Amino acid sequence: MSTIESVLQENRVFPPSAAFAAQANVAGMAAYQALVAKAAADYEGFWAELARQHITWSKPFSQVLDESNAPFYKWFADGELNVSYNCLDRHLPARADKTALIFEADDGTVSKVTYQELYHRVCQFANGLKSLGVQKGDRVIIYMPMSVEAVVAMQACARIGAIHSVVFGGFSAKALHERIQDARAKVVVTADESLRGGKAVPLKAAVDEAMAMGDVDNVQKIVVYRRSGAAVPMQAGRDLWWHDLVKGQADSCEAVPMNAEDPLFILYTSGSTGKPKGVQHATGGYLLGAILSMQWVFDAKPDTDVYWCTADVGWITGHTYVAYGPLALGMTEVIFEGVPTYPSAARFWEMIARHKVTTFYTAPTAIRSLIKLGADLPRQHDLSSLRLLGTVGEPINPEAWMWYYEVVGQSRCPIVDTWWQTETGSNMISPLPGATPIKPGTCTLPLPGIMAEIVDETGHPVPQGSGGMLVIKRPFPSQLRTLWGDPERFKKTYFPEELGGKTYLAGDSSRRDEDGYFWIMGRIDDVLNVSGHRLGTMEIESALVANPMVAEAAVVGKPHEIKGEAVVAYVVLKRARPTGEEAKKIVAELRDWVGKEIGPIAKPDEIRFGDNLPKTRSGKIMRRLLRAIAKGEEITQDVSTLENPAILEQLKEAVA
Ligand code: 6R9
Repeated sequence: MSTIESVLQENRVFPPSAAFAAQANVAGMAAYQALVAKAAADYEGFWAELARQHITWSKPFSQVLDESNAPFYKWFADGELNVSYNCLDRHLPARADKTALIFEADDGTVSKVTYQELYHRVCQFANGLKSLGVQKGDRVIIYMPMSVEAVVAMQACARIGAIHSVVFGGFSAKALHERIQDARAKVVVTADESLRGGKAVPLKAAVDEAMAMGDVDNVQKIVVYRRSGAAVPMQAGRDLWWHDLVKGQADSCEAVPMNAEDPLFILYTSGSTGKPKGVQHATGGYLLGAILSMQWVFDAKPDTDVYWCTADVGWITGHTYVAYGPLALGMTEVIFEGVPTYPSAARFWEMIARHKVTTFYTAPTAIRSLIKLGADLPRQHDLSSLRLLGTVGEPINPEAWMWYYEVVGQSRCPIVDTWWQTETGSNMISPLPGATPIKPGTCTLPLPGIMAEIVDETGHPVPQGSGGMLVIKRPFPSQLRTLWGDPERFKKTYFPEELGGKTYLAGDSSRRDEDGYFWIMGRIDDVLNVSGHRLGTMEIESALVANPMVAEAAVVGKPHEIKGEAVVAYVVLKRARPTGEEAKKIVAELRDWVGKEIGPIAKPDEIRFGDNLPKTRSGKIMRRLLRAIAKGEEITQDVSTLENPAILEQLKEAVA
């Protein structure tokens, strides 16, 4: 790849306050630099020391990194541990009565679970799974609402060495079927329905539909948690109720010692075409990544923090920063069943005030939609408990960042913009909040020990300021081990021969600024080449969103005879969707605006208005669909993961 011209200009810098730095786990840039230097001086020693310090091993490891079968790397391969033991048992001596989970249901009902209670519930469910014949290495599909039970099911699998594969409750029966088949799961754990925004989502019905699609003889039992109480058909011999399964089960259960390299879970990546990719994570390295990022990035203070990550357990963020990381640290965390806009767009702010949340982690798309629905609402709630904010999932445009910083964080809370992926298991590039001066729109610097770089297509580092492919040069503990059942695809996708076969290719493009900060420019396939100039779609989007009329924007490329690629922008305005003359006028204004913000080459050739943008249920804009629409292609892609299919028709209309 040749250079990507980055045109985003952002000069604001916010160093950590003295007060924050004084109490931080990593205080000041010198402390960060010291960790970085330690990793550089003795890479294996660095990780080994942290793994010994933060994980309770049932059998200590003597080997650290094994590169003999690259890129199938192994970490701590002769060590043994159990993740559930590390999340529960080890806290009981000191924290049995501490609240582990604060669960807030869709309708506002709040319930709390202590570490002691969570331990018992996990053990009972683990014993229940064993009674169904689930053994170490068996796969269990978890298709559940956000609930205490979802976390219990995941922890129970970890406890007995079963490999869970959580499928997001918003996925269709077809997507579920594919995953049940690919994982060859023995048991499916689900609920009658989930409740989101006052609406019931029929989960058990989707499982039944998936089972009816056939060729799933591997599934022996379906466990159903009663959430809504809706009548659901139960197939004799196959289906059983959660409460019946756990009734009478012993409330202790051995945490099976697992090899550090034994798989902990498989998580299928969303949104890609073709066969789903089952990202497989290992027990020891994954846990280490979760713990260290809680310490470093989220500045975890288990005795005083109330941590809230809004992600669903169906996504990697909900694995690492809901089901495992906070519990491994012995923290109190909030789990939320519902949606940010129900009963009103103040729900997040009400909940932060109600539970005195200190650490809040959400996605830019949620932030942008909440700005649109009530930019002033946070000011009407007591958010004084907050001390740290985080974002994840996509680049955050500086305007949304500033609002998050000033209105939600009251200019007091650092923002950790965390870059990472399903495949990396835990945060890779992010500010450390007591050390790194932050700038709106950049995920800043790699975590200690993460050898992130930007290279061209031959694998050579690009000059500072130029764009290129984001890679990680050395193996790190929390990275995926393989793709379930497809090691060849794993090698080809993540460790391509062109880069020497040992460098992890993230699939994102990025540049570094004069401070070495990483600016993620989007997926490699989101890079536009307009008249020989390479532009990140993100930059044009950011420029559009900076216009006071615009609520949200997505930019894609479309083949163009002369320029190579033309820029097509999909725009959601803060006002109603314009038509006719008004639309034409706004198009002209926005083109001029982008011309001024970035330069004439970035002016969208076409602007299309919608009431919304097509998004996956995890909130990612589906750019591949937008590209197809821009080209006027028939939509043949799977739209089963799309939250709002109706808006596709609107977006087919270009303003004349
Ligand atoms: C954790 C998660 C991974 C892709 C990744 C990148 C984008 C995630 C980001 C970000 C810019 C950030 N991404 N965090 N882009 N800044 N802070 O989201 O995993 O669902 O696998 O998505 O998301 O493009 O490659 P996943």
